[in-house]
Amino acid sequence: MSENQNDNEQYDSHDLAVEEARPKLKQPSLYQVVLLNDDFTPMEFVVDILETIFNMERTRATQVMLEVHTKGKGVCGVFNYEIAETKVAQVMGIARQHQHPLLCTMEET
Ligand code: TYC
Repeated sequence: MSENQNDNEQYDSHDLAVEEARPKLKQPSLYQVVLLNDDFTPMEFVVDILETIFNMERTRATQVMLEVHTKGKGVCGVFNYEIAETKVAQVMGIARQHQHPLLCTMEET
């Protein structure tokens, strides 16, 4: 290896690949987990879901349940895709176990 081989390499590069590619990073999308109203699921069951799956205090859980009951739907929380998907699956699973027709979906914000 000659003494100035590194210098030669720099000059011999012909300007190819002189800049490193910037990593393509973007903010992860966020998703609202939404509870839908129906005529059959007991109010108490919905409040329990909001407490256990969405970690709400009882007063907040009751407010959200009543909002769903009166307006047709309501937001339980905002999460990244994986967490939102898990929460939806948990709600639907528990509702199914109890044979309630409760529906829960996710919407990209
Ligand atoms: N509408 C239901 C009732 O009167 C209560 C209810 C609230 C159901 C919220 C679903 O997501 C819901 N028993």
